[in-house]
Order: sequence, then structure tokens, then C-alpha cells
Amino acid sequence: ENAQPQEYVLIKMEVIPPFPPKLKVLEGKNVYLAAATLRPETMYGQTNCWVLPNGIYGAFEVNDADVFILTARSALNLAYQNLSRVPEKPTCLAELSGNDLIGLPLKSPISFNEIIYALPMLTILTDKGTGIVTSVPSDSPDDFMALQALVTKPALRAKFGVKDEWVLPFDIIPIINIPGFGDKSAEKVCVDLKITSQYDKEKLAEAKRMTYLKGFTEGVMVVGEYNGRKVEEAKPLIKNKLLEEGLAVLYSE
Ligand code: A2H
Repeated sequence: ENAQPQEYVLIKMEVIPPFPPKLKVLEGKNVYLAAATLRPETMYGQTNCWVLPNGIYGAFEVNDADVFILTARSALNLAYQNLSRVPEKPTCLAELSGNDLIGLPLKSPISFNEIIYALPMLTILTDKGTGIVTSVPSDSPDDFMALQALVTKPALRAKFGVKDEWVLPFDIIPIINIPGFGDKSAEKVCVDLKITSQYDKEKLAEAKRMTYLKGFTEGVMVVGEYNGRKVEEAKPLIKNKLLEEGLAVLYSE
């Protein structure tokens, strides 16, 4: 664990009923995959959600109506942050593996895609955030490379039971323009650095270094309520709107 606490925004991605057999016990509740992000202003461009296929998740009661699917580790932290029906004690209604979640249709806040699907990502860390990650391939090199692999490799889709219609058509939604990188900065930086694999950690770290700070300080929103505003200004406004409307919660670890 870091000495410095990290504050994430948890995006409430609602599982669209009817639920599959493994989730049947949750029927009647509002069930969300809770994705930890540092980039709430990019949520317009979500194309899918990422889960770790062999990861262990649980469905935890946040209050009488709401259930979050995430790791037990993050559920315990949430229980100490007023996000558990029983204070300081997580209540797990169902244990689930990442494989149980692949293919779930989700409705995620402010995404231009009305329905997005949970898909496999093998580089998810179980000791960071909630183990659930939202995917924005326009602005995240990790997301871009992982989604491109699923789109271009039918064998990879078959291996994880991913249906073609969950990943195709592969439409990257431009949301932020960064001078010198355009409005699909993740794709551009991956091409420029000749990144060929989602597992090339070093090059992906370099790609992030090249775009993140510049995106924050010089990036301009090209969609949404704050179209034309700088990312630096839009980010806290979008974050507060998500929190106020109950579409997201804060989480620290
Ligand atoms: B970010 P930090 Cl558009 N394992 O959200 C792997 N990655 C995880 C994770 C986990 N358990 N939990 C969260 N993340 C990702 C959006 C985004 C993110 C964009 C651009 C960059 C970016 C959409 N994906 O992150 O190590 C989440 O992806 C750049 C690192 O705590 C989260 O924000 O700094 C970010 O990593 C948190 O990483």
C-alpha cells in the first residue's frame, strides 16, 4: 500500500436485468460494477468495462437497495468509508469470478454508448482500486491496446467467450483534443511508439507519461456539457456532477 492515500472516483455501472443464473440472488436490487478511475472527465468515451477473468469478486451490500460488485479488499475499505449497509462490516451476497462477469450488459453514467459490456483484461491488479476498470480507448493506452487485441484476434475472443457483438464495431469516441496528439491521443501515442502488445509495460508507461500531464494542462473537451473547456477546468465539474447525481462515489485507499 502507498503511504499517500489515493482518491478514486467509483463509477456505478449498472447491470442491466434480467440477471444471469450466477446473479439471480441479487434480483430486485440495483446492482453495479463499481469501476475505480482517476479520469472522470473521460467517462463520455467508455466503450466497455474490464474485469480480471480469474479474479475473485463479490456482490456487497452498500445500503438497502444498492449492491456493488468489486473485490473483497475494496469492500472492506468501503465499509470504513460509510459505503456498507453494516458499518465497518462488508456483507457479501454472492461470490463471483471475473469469468462470471464477462458479457454482462451495463449502463454506465454519461457514456455515449447506451450499453457496454464487461470484457476480460489480464493486466488488472487485484490490490488496486476495486479490480473493476472502465475502458476509454480514446484516452487510455492500456485500454486501447487491450481492446484492439480483442477486436483483431477472434481466437482471443473465443478463449474468453466474448461474442463479436460485444466488441464490434470498434468505434473510438473522441472526447478530448490534446495539441500534438489530436482527439484519439491513446491510439496516436501507441502508433508513434510502435506499441504492439498490451503487455509491453515499459512502452505503455512511456505512452502515459507523454500524454497525461499534457492532456490535463493543455487538453480541451470536444464533447459534453463542457465542450470547449480545458480538461483542467472540466474535470472537477464533471466529477462533482457525477457525485451529486448519485452516479458515482468517492473511494480512498
Ligand atoms: B483510469 P493508478 Cl482515460 N488494475 O481510468 C489496473 N488498472 C487499474 C486498476 C486495477 N486494479 N484500477 C484502476 N485502474 C486504471 C480511465 C483512464 C485511466 C484514462 C486514462 C488513464 C487512466 C479509463 N480507464 O489511468 O495506478 C484506471 O484507468 C492511468 C494510470 O492508481 C485508473 O484510471 O494511478 C488508473 O488505472 C489508476 O491508476
